[in-house]
Parts: sequence; C-alpha cells; structure tokens
Amino acid sequence: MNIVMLGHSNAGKTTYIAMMYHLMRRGYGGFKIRAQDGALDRELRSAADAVRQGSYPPPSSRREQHVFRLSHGRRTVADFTWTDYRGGALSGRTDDEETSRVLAELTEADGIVIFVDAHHLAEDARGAREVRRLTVLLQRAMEGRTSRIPVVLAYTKADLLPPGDAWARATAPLDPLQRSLDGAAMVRAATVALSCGPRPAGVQVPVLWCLAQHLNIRVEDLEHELAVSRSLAEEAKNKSGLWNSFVSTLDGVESEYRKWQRHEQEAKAEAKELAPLKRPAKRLLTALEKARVQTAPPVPAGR
Ligand SMILES: Nc1nc2c(ncn2[C@@H]2O[C@H](COP(=O)(O)OP(=O)(O)O)[C@@H](O)[C@H]2O)c(=O)[nH]1
Ligand SMILES: [Mg+2]
Repeated sequence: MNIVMLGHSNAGKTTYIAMMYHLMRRGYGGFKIRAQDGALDRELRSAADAVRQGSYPPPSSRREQHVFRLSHGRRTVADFTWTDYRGGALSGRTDDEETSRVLAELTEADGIVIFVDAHHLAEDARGAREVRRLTVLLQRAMEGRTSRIPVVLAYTKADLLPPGDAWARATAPLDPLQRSLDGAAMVRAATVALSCGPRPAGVQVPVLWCLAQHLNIRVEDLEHELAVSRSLAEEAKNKSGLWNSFVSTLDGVESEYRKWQRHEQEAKAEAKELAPLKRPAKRLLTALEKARVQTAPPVPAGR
C-alpha cells in the first residue's frame, strides 16, 4: 500500500516523518511502525531527536519514498510506502504533464495526507491563494476514484498559533476542500491539528488513520466478496441442477460453480488472515477519533 503526502515545501512534511517515526516506533494502540532499512531507521531517529530539541531539518527538494512495516503485537500487518510528493504541480507554474502525474499518483494512492501550514495560512494572505490549487487538484483526483480511500487534512505548526481567531483564518481557505472531502462518497476524511517539536500533538493521527481505515476497508470488501461468491456459487449449483434435466453435458456450468467456489475460498483465506486485526483496527480508529478531537482546530462558527 502507498500513502501519499502532499503539501507545499516548508509545510512540515519532512519534520512530520521524523516525529511520526519516533512515536510509532514505540507504538500506539498495539500497533508499531519500523523501517526495515537500518540506515533509514538511524536517519529518522536522529532527525526526530533534533526536532524534539527544537532543531528542524534543513530544507530539501528530493522526492522521497520510504518503506515501513506496520506490525501489531508480533504479527506483521503490512509493508507500506510513504511518498513525499513535491512535484511542481502545487505551484502556479505547472504544466499539464506534471498535473497528470500528480493526479495519477493521487488516484492510485491507498491513503492521502494533505499538509497545510496553519501558521502561514493564519498570518499571510498569500497562503489562501496557494491552497486553492491544492483544493482543485484533490477534488479532481477524488472524482476519478472508484475505490474508498482515507484522506487526512493536517494543519501543521499548530503550536505556533496564538489563541483567538487565528484558527478561523487558517481554516477558512480550506473550507471548500473540507466540505468536498466530507461529502465525497469514496473518502473517509479526518482533519487534525499537528504539532511537531518539543511538545508533539496529533502526530499519530495521519499515519494511523490511513492504515487503520485501509485495513477496515479491506475487511469490509472481503466480507462483501465472500457473500457475493457464495451466492453466485449457490446460483451456479442450482442452475446446474435445473439444466441437468435438459442437457446431459454440464461441464460449462459446473466450471462456473467451481470458479465461484474458488473465489469464495480465496476470500475466506484472506479474511481469516485479517480477522485478528479487525477489532484492534476498530479500537484504534476510536482512539484516533479522540486524539483528533483533542487536537482539532476549533471549528469556526457557521460551518
Ligand atoms: N513550530 C513548528 N515549526 C515547524 C513544525 N513543523 C515544521 N516546522 C518548521 O517548518 C520548517 C519546514 O519544515 P519541513 O519539514 O522541512 O517542511 P517540508 O518542506 O514540507 O518538508 C521547519 O524548518 C521548521 O522550522 C512544527 O510542528 N512546529
Ligand atoms: Mg521536506
């Protein structure tokens, strides 16, 4: 599975990965995340140590893709990639090719985390213009989706926002995006306020929301597949019984029956593998909902 992280440069993406890794390496709700690659493990841990002391990573413009492993207890749940997408598609000077590339990436992703700099949005009127392009791109990508997807809208640098109406200024430009995410049939949306620094908050929500929802969606799809193949197998069997009285050769019908039976067996085997994770994933989503509400930006009146 692939989670795509999308946001303008300086939004806090690199910082987030380091902090997320630091916290998820210790675990949350029984789930843990580890990099199998030792060099990546060391790099992220030392970056996180620095961030926790208030020293942020230097800017970089590499397109990065990290491979992580999610586990629950001693069970490996899944390997996933975390893509730091920083194509020029978010800037005003973009061409059609770059736009199609980011649209394809978003359409194929299994989870999307959108990073917006809350402090910049609250303090600088230019921020609103910058996120408009993000909104349009995301709306287009969501229109093209045929399968369900978790999407997190993460407001970064929440620690820098003063009390008062700063949150209303920061969130107002993203109101159209928030509304369309909430209303999109294929999207399971969450909004979170993030602080990465000496006092981290909300950090586990983006990554775990994506992973737990993805697991949940897979379990639900499997249950549906199982029910469908079971009833089609049954139907094919009945049909063969009926045909039996008319024709003597039933090979074609029987193979139809066997085909659906095989589908059923396959779905059953995968469902059995996922079964022990069903409850932990549900519990995790409940815990995340609480963590999210505790850190969520105050919702402006009238929304
Ligand atoms: N106060 C505060 N500053 C942050 C936070 N996250 C990032 N920053 C600042 O934002 C800058 C850019 O962050 P970075 O992770 O490199 O952004 P990227 O370009 O999206 O990867 C950092 O150098 C920090 O100064 C945060 O949670 N709190
Ligand atoms: Mg970066």
